[in-house]
Amino acid sequence: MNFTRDDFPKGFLFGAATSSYQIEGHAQGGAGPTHWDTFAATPGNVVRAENGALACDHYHRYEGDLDLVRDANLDVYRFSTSWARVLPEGRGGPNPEGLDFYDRLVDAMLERGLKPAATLYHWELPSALADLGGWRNRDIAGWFGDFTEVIMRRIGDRIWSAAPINEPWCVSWLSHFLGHHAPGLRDIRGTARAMHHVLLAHGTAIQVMRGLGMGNLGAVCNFEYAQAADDSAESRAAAARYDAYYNRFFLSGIFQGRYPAEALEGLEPHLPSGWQDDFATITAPVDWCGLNYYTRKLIAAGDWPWPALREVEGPLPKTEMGWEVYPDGLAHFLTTTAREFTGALPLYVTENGMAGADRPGQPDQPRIDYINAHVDKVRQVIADGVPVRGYFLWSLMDNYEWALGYEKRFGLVHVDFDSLQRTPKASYDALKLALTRSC
Ligand code: IFM
Repeated sequence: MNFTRDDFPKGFLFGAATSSYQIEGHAQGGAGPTHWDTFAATPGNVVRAENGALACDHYHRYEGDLDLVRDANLDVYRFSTSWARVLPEGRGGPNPEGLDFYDRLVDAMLERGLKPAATLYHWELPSALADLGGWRNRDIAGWFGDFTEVIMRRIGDRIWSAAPINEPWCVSWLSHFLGHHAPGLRDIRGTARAMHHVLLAHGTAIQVMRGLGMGNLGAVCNFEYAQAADDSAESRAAAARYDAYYNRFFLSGIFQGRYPAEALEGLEPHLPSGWQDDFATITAPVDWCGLNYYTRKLIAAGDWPWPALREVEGPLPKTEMGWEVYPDGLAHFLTTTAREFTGALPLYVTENGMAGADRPGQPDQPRIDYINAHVDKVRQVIADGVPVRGYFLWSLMDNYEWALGYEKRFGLVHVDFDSLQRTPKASYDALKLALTRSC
């Protein structure tokens, strides 16, 4: 790597992130069915119809996995709790094995000197709640609040930080408008409602955790730099619409108590009645904001209903996901988030990384270059006064990349999905060296 810890302010934190369904092995330990299990079982949704039933078997191998986090000299482990593992029916009686698992997991982090950064929901909605309309049903805010209370009563006393929902855009737009993720809907009304309810659930969970006496609570959103594909007024307006419903909708809701006008143009007719009244909950104060960033998109106008836009292939080098490598976008979002939304609140890069065609023994230089380029932007914006306090890699190890199954490898650690053997990649070794503590 071209950086060391010493290039960052004292106390700056480096971490690695994962999520429950992507690594744990959902078939184990009494977890209930989720909408990802059935989405994956529906032909055409997921590459080779792969699911998270076994994944990395982290459920049994978490001790070794946390050794890897510690041995990379990382400070923070960002993980998520599976709603259906804790409450197999989404509501009602908890699964004692599930609660015990997260209890052991958090203790295992602390034993290794790692800070546990919890995300309550990273996408595997219990099927029983999906049956009731899932994120389209306003009641989900209350169900989510109850889940928050159950899991955090058990582990909240040892958590370093907590965020309710990973990437609200993915939970709503990607899953209800584009249909790429569970529940695979393509419906503007369902999308608008999911976008609003996900924020209502966020605020509700923040209030529940405050009530439990927890601190260091935040929100984690994902961002894609939206660039007009050409100089036309139409393309510029299309890129502004993309930016509004992707990048600004959720930040505006949480930090300003309103939604951007360009997003309301298409969404307002479909929002639930009385939606403005929910901002009192949605704006529940948070202590930090997390940004997940990977790429940019070139956007042009499209001749069809709102948002009337299309993506255009860009010229920059791409990762295995087909995503352009565009580190300037990370600097842009860190800077504008602080300037327009969060002020002096600490910011964290809660996810950044790339999928490569990597195999053990093969060069891992593209990932090293990707990390270097993005960390460099973090360093630059800190020098400009943006209060970035940490940088977390996606991901600790290769895992279930949702609709793309096990094909796309984001890990610092290679996983052989037959033997489940873990093998650190060159990027892992380089990071470990870069993060060596001087004393
Ligand atoms: O794997 C995902 C993760 O679940 C959420 N953020 C983006 C990652 C890469 O696509």
